[in-house]
Amino acid sequence: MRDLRQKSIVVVGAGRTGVALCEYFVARGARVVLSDARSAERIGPFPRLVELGVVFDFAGHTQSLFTGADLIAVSPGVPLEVPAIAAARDRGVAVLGEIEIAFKELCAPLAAITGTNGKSTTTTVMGEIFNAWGKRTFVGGNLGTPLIEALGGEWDWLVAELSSFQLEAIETFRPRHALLLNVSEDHLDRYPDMASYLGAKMRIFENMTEDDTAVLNAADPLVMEAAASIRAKKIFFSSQSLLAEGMGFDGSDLVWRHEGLEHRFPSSELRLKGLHNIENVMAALIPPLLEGCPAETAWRACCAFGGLPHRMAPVRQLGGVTWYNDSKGTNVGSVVKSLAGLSAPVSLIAGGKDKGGDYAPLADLVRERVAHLILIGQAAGRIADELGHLTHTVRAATLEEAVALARELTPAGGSVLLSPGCSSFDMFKSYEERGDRFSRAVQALPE
Ligand code: UMA
Ligand code: ADP
Repeated sequence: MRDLRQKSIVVVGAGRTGVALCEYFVARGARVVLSDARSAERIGPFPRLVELGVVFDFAGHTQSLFTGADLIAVSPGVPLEVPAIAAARDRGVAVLGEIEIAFKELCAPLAAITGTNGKSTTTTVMGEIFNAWGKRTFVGGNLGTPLIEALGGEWDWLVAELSSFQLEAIETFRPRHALLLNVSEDHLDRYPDMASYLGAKMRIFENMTEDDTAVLNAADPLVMEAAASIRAKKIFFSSQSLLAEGMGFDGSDLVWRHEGLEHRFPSSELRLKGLHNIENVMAALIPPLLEGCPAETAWRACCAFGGLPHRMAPVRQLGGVTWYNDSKGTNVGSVVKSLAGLSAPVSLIAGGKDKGGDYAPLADLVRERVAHLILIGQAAGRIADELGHLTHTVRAATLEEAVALARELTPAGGSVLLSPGCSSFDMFKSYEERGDRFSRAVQALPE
């Protein structure tokens, strides 16, 4: 355990990561301030942190506290451009993210997963594989449990989902395996352009060497363009073709070819549906297989997994209409995959907090499959401007009103899909709350 006695540390962001960071630093003897832009009334009390002697700096970030600190530890949701953080950095104060702080003390090998879509599913499937192999496996990161909470546990493997936000503030972070699943537009409300967003994601590879492996999607042009700069040994997967070396797909079997051996996994045995989930399973299999996990054990774990909630989850069959909750469809790329798995006529409920991306990649699918586009939230106007001319489009003031409209409009044989293509924070606390509210409203509809 590192000795941080007499060190003065500012933890920024009083969410789940910030609380875990405070506990970590207090346990190592540091003096800790927890700073948050929101007021104490809005964040709620922290009795445990009061007990630990943490000092609070709420309703803003007090610059003098930051510039006078030894270290600023940032939560992922806090941009590094916040003036107090920038001022501290200009004065030479170290600014590190939670995953970097955790990494310095991790005692087990790490497989880290990033990409625009499929991270949580891939992370969870890989965790299931390592566990099925008998390895004590921490599964967390952006998925929900901050990586720093792995410290103190007895682990054989760590499997962590990483967002671009988390990767912005690393220094020495170096996973044994790093996966880049795909790249499409997202988070353009935080990044000035796609190059900065991709640049943050690519940092996952920056400290890796030929002793580590980069698992890359050979069918994704942006991933392949970026791959040239990676020093780690590259292993590819593709859902579009067979590969001489790596994990390919022939339309029916996932085919793993490595060092002269071939192993086939029949996709019909998976409970997860859709080509995008085949990609997730392919990527999740590679690190455990490289580490020596028996193929049968790995595949049984993949086949047993039924999917995470809020991802294309069937909610109800009502009057010949199937209702799906895809609240985790928080960017345009994920809505494309979800719509692609349904046939017309679809009533699509979309909208939420706009992230500054382009809705045009949805145009063909909306024209072909979406009979009714029901828009909610802040982004409703922008989506209507870009896609409204392609199909019948209406607006709803609340999610419940959107559900009622979908009930009225959708004929038997059709489906209703909540796949917002936006984050939830304009109307809800999280995508989970949005998905739960949707499911409750659907369950409450009369027969
Ligand atoms: N805050 C400030 N100043 C600012 C901005 C924010 O003080 O300038 C404060 C907010 O007022 C709030 C706190 O920061 O009180 C929240 O910090 P946070 O957003 O980092 O929240 P955590 O609860 O610590 O959750 C974070 C991740 N959140 C984000 O990246 C936005 C969680 O991912 C992650 O599960 C968790 O750490 C554990 O690792 C969520 C997410 O939406 C699911 N991720 C994005 C995504 O998946 O698209 C990247
Ligand atoms: P993330 O953690 O990256 O948000 P999830 O596994 O939670 O990814 O999936 C979120 C949504 O993204 C799913 O509902 C689906 O619509 C879409 N999705 C999942 N996997 C992929 C993939 N490999 N490629 C593109 N879209 C995907």
